[in-house]
Amino acid sequence: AWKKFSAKEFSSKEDFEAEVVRHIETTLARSLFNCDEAAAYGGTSLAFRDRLVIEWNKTQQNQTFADPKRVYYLSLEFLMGRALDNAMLNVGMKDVAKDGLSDLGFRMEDIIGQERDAALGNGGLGRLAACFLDSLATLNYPAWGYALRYRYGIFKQEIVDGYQVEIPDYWLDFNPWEFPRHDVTVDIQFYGGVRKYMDESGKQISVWENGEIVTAVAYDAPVPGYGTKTTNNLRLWSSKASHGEFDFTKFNSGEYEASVADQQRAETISAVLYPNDNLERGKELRLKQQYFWCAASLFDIVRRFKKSKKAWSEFPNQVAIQLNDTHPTLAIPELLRILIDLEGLNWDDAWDIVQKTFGYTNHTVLPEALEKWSVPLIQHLLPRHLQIIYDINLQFLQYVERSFPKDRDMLGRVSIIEESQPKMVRMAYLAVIGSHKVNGVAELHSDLIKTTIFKDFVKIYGPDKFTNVTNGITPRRWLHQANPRLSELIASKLGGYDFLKDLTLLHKLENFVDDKDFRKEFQEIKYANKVRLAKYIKEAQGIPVNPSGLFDIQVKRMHEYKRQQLNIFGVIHRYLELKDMSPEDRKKMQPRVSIFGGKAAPGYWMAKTVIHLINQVSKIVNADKDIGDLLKVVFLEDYNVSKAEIIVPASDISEHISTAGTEASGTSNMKFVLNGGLIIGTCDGANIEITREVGDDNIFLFGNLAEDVEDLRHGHFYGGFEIDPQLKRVFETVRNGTFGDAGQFSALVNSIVEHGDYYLVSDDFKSYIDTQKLINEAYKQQDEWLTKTITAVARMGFFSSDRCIEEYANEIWNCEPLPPPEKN
Ligand code: 26Y
Repeated sequence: AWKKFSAKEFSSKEDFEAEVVRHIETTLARSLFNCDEAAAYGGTSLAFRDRLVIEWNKTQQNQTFADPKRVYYLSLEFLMGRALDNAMLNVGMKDVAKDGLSDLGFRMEDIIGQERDAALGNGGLGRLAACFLDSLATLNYPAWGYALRYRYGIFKQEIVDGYQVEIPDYWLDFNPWEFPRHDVTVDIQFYGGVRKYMDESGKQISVWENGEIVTAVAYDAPVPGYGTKTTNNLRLWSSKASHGEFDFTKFNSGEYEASVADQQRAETISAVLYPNDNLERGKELRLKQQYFWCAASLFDIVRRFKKSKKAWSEFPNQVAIQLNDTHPTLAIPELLRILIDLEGLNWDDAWDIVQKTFGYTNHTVLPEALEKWSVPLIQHLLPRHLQIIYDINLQFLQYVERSFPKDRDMLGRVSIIEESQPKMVRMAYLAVIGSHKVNGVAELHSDLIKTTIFKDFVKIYGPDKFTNVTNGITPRRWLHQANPRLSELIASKLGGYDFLKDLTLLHKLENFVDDKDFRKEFQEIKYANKVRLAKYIKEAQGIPVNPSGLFDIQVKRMHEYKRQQLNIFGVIHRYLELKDMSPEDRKKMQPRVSIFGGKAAPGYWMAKTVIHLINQVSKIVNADKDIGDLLKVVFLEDYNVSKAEIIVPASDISEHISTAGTEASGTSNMKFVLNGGLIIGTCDGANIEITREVGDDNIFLFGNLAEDVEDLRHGHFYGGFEIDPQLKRVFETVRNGTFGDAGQFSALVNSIVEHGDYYLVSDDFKSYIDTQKLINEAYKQQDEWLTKTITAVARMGFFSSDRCIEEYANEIWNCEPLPPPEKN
């Protein structure tokens, strides 16, 4: 009989050490004589992985047996970051491992630091997907994530002479967290043509044939929940050449090189994550990625459903598929194709199933981020899908025509097909039409989509099809892992770690705002986190910063709408002001450290110009002896998830200053406040709900409102506009070469003074710098400041991604948790 592997926790540190050593010597085939940190990381990961895998298998077995409704989260991006620390938190026994590693001569932080980030995403949308997986597992929802196994994640950013340089992120050298499933494959077709014929009963049949086949191979990664044994699955598809007859002919007839070239072409599909964030480029390879991933995932989902032998009408009771933005919208015509062409359902039944199955989350109203694919491209790559899209559109427009016979322009406005040259498929419209619910990601954003991009669809379907689910973040990673000391302090006051599962319990911290010891420790922890970041800045960037200064942080993707340019203009203004002062007056000023970080899309010239300007300002200001610690400017290279875990807990003020109405939600705003930092922000995205929760005394809002943006933009073109004299002075300084490169920086200034200032930098500048002054004064009142930060932390419970997932489950997916059996 087989002896079952026991998944029990390590019985002792000796037990743990023995496992680490065994893995190093056997699994990794390395000698203990040259066991370095990399090997220790490998051994530790494999030791914890063993525990995870057992629960993972059991969870999957349990789900197969119970066969509940499952959630499938389709996202082209999952910004997972590191896995080891999270695995240790969820398996338990991190303390034992720490002692064990110490016996072996290693420090836990160093070992954790060996792991490379799984950086399969750009920014907010990808990190949200990762937080959702954490919450889904923690809440015991039977849920799978589906994505692509990119060989290269988001590029690594280096700053060379002040400019961004992109380095490929080859992250797969050693990845103990993934399991290749060479037996789980799906053949995916591209190109070819459609043959139609009547069958015996006179029914029209469509066959998509003679295309090129690429094989999808599954790679699985375990996703453990916190405080539960539930361990869900993230399935990533990798592309490889199919071994059909075609290739063998080539191979046998001596065209060996051609056959290898085919193979490389196939592998290209999953080779690289597109590094654009909120900027659509319409590349054929990107469309191939989207279809490849959607088709493989749907085949997998349908295959799983068919095992249960239920009627097709049961499909929406067994399957909920959430579309993370429009990137997976091809799943809609693909499911129709499966149901109609392959399974023989009629249109109406198939359409009913499709609509009930899909939900669509919108993450942006920026026109340049809305996906459109050219009709000729889809015709070429996916001929059958184009027909299906036209059929959907026909049915839809007929319905609209019946409902609104008098609105003659309506049909053109809502058509899935844009009548441009060439014609374009509007993916967001297809997603709205093919889903039963559409949601935005914060209240303002969800209101905006109903009054702007989807206005007509609200008339057509009624308002109930549209809903809001305000984003959230996982407190496991963004409080406990990133800020262990704060987590421990909170646990000591609240009587345990229950708040990590129910973040609303934080409200009890308000009882301790006046508790002297608590306040002291809270403040000490913030200071220690700032010391840690200061140390990192010194090591990474070579800039010495004083941890007692006010740490002002803006870390996020570089984008004009996020307005890092407003921030750096504000920094320049401060610099000029300090220079004007007498040394005595300077002494009264609050020292500040302005920290920036973020990647620009490689082709986004203006965003790269802002990076360059920040670095140039940093060079001049940091070297200025008059200024000293009063102002330091830092651009932190290669901002990513694991760096965020160091940066977020160290902030006093973070900046969330997008033009009102442009940032759908923002999620780092939540992370910063949860870690005892205040924010300066516009009335945009989730800033508004954060204000509602923490109270307007505990946040610094400034700037114009979303409702006024349109008129202001219009005014820039027709009324001309006044530029605040202080901003004018900043512009002159930038133009006259004080920070070098007058030519490049003039273009940035001109985007404001000559080209309409689309992002309203000039309109918000005055209110921005005035608010920064308020912040300086407020920060000097350390006691009041501390009260504000503690109060804000206590009121952040709403922003857990657990709350968010419960809302999706109840309002959109209609599914229930499946807790693991008591005994197993
Ligand atoms: C079309 C393609 C180029 C594209 C690729 C990535 C378009 C958009 C994106 C990414 C968008 C994104 O990250 N959006 C962010 O989603 C977060 C989670 O909802 C929001 O908090 C944030 O405001 C929004 O910008």
